[in-house]
Amino acid sequence: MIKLHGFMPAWNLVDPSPYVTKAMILFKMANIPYDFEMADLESVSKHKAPYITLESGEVIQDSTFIRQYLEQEHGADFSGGYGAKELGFAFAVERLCENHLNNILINSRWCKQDNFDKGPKMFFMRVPEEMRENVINEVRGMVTAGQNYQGIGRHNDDEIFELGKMDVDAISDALGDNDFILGANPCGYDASIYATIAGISTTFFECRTGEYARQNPRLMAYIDRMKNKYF
Ligand SMILES: N[C@@H](CCC(=O)N[C@@H](CS)C(=O)NCC(=O)O)C(=O)O
Repeated sequence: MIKLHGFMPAWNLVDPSPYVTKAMILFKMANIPYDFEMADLESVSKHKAPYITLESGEVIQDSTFIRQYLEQEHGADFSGGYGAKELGFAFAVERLCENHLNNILINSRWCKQDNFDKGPKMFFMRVPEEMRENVINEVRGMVTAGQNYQGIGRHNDDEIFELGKMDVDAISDALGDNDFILGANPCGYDASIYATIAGISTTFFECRTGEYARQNPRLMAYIDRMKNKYF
C-alpha cells in the first residue's frame, strides 16, 4: 500500500498543511487506498511534506508530483471531464492559492506570536527542552527569511490584509455560482483550492484574511461541500 506522509489533524483541520490536505483529497478523488503516516522531514531530500513512499521504497515528494504520479502510474483522471482551457484556468487558481494565499496563511501562523504559541509551536514539543528555544528560533528565522524573500513579509499588516482580500475575492469570483471550481463536478485543482480556503479560514487562528473569507457565504458553502464529499 502507498504511504502518504503528512502531519496530523489539528486546528480544526484534517491536517495543518494545505499541501498534505490536497494530497489526501487527490487519493480520495482517485479512489486509491493509502496508509497515512507521520512525516519525517529529515528523512527526505526536500524536507517537506507531503511525500509518498511506494511499495518499492521509492519516494515521491511534492503534492503536485504526487498528483502527476497518480495520473501517470494509476490512471487517475483529475480532469472532472473539463477541457484544457477550463483546466488551465483552475490550475491558475490553484497556483494563486499555493504561491500567494498560502504565504499569507504561513505569515499569520508563524509570524503572529499568539498564533505561533498555540499553533506551530506544537511541532517542537518533541525537541529536548534544553534545545527547544534555539531550534524554534532557528526554524522561525528560516520561515521569516522565506517570507521576506517571497515578498509577503515586507508588507505591514494592513497591506497583507489588502492583498489577502484580493485573493479571497478572486477565488470567490472564479467559483461564481459553481459547486466546484469549474462547475458541477470537482476536478483535481479543487483539492488544493479547498485546502487553502479551509486552512486560512479556520477559526483556530486570528487572521484578518481568514475572517474575511469566513464572511463569504459562497466560499464557506464550497468548503462545506468539499469537506462533506471527501472527509
Ligand atoms: N510545494 C510543496 C509544498 C509543501 C510544503 O510547503 N510543506 C510544508 C508544510 S505546509 C512543509 O513541509 N514545511 C516544512 C519545512 O519547510 O521545513 C508541495 O506542494 O508539496
